[in-house]
Amino acid sequence: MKTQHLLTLAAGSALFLTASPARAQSVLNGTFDANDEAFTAFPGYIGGANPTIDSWSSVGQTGINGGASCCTPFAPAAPSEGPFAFIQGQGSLSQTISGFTIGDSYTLTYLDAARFGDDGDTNTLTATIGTGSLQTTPVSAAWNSRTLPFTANATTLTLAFTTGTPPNDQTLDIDSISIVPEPTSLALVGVGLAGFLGRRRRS
Ligand SMILES: [Ca+2]
Repeated sequence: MKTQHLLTLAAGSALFLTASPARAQSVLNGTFDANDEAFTAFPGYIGGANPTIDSWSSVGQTGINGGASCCTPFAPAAPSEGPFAFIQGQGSLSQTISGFTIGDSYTLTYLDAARFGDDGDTNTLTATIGTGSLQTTPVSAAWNSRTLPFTANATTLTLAFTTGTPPNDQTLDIDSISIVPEPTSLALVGVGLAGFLGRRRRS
């Protein structure tokens, strides 16, 4: 096959792969903005005057802090941007997400922190989804940015944040959760081939 044809084929492949429809997976209420005004009762636990957390299943003592209508007793020292979720003691927050492509690579990003004043009493937070798992020990000084690459091993996956088994009521915070697909290796090959042939043609 002539170089010109290969170049056209490679460019066409790259264009096709780039233009493939966006996959439908997404984290719902990953910023907890949907609950900005709904949690009105101190200290922000689910129950009583407070509703459940939109789009998330919870186990244990969980809730929302930092919203417009309540309070931030479980916030870290550094201020947050709007509402965030917390898990006190042992518990979890989880969400079932559809639209993954089996074998594709994705990246989960989120923020975690610990309740200010709990220094010296630490707890772990484990994020799990697909083939990925990341255990952290959040600190209370500020929000920590976390990145968890994973491969989808099913079209529907459960994203879960689970705390350890602390002796007391250590409280961990979570916010700004999102998932983005990584470029497929095939697309990278196509782009690389186009670049190589382009250079060859010019030389
Ligand atoms: Ca937020």
